[in-house]
Amino acid sequence: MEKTFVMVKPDGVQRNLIGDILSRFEKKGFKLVHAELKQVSKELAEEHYGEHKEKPFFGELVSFITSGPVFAMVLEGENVIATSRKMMGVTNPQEAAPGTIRGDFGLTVGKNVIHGSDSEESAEREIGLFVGDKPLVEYKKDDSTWV
Ligand code: 3AN
Repeated sequence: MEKTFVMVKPDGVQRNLIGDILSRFEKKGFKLVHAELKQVSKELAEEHYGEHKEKPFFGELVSFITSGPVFAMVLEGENVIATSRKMMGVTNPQEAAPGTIRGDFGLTVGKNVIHGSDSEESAEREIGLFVGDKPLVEYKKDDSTWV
């Protein structure tokens, strides 16, 4: 089954949004197979955002994501990568549609509340980076036949 990496960024953690955000994914029908409140190191941040190394906002990005704990999760479900991205809304919260996480909770592009993998390759890479050797939790959900 498809898996994706999602994290509530430091602004979302500080603003007490973990529960609201997780609740949306749970209600949608996605299965939580890993969750961790985690302080991101500078090394992990630079690796994670490696594709943005040349961008003018790279330094800001790294200092923001390391500024406080993040809530990192792995979600599993049918088409979870694209669907969870849709639920997050576009990168800039000012353009994100109401009803999306960024549309409802975010105000600026620098602090946009949540991150989610954008492809199968990045999901695999980011799960490797953030979860590493820790096994994902394998279990059967009682509601799996109802969604
Ligand atoms: P997304 O997180 O929607 O996949 P990316 O991968 O284009 O967006 O950007 C990664 C992160 O970089 C965004 N979540 C946002 O926090 C930050 N970012 C993107 N564009 C800008 C910008 N113009 N100024 C500051 N930060 C930005």
